Amino acid sequence: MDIQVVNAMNYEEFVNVFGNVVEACPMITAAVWTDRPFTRMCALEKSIGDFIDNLPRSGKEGILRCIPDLAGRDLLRGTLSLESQGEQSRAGLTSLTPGQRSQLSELNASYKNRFNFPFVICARMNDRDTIIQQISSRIRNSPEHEIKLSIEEVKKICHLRLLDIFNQVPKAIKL
Ligand code: 2AL
Repeated sequence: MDIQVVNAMNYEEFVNVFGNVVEACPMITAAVWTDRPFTRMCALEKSIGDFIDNLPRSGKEGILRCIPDLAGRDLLRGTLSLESQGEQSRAGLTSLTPGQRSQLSELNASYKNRFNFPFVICARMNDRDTIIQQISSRIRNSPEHEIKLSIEEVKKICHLRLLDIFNQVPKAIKL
């Protein structure tokens, strides 16, 4: 995907292509369309990051609440977005042992009970073991610190999703 192609998109096309770079938050994509033209992918990424940073705490928590649990009900039911499905299976979450699955499910529930949003981590930069280590340790953080860390993870997920889109060969010339 070429930046000129991105800059020529109307807002419907733009939201269609980039609407899930922040999971289930196409409103963010729709908002940053106003910032065109973008010089390159990192300029689009910065617009998204700035938009998120400027949200009040409730808005940041709202973004986190739109992110599906790791190895949660949606993964079991096959109802994750394509992006999340790929990320969670690459992190090995589709092949957890029953013991690991129940450990993660208990940790997810305790984390949610404490913070009122799900545990969020960039699954593609982790694996089963580091995810379990991270949730076990991050659950002890203050809510303020956890919102900050979680939003940084959202940005990492967004970065990798943008890279996927920008590296895609346009359908017309795919071999
Ligand atoms: C996810 C997800 O679906 N993909 C990812 O990288 N992280 N979910 C989560 N709760 O962290």
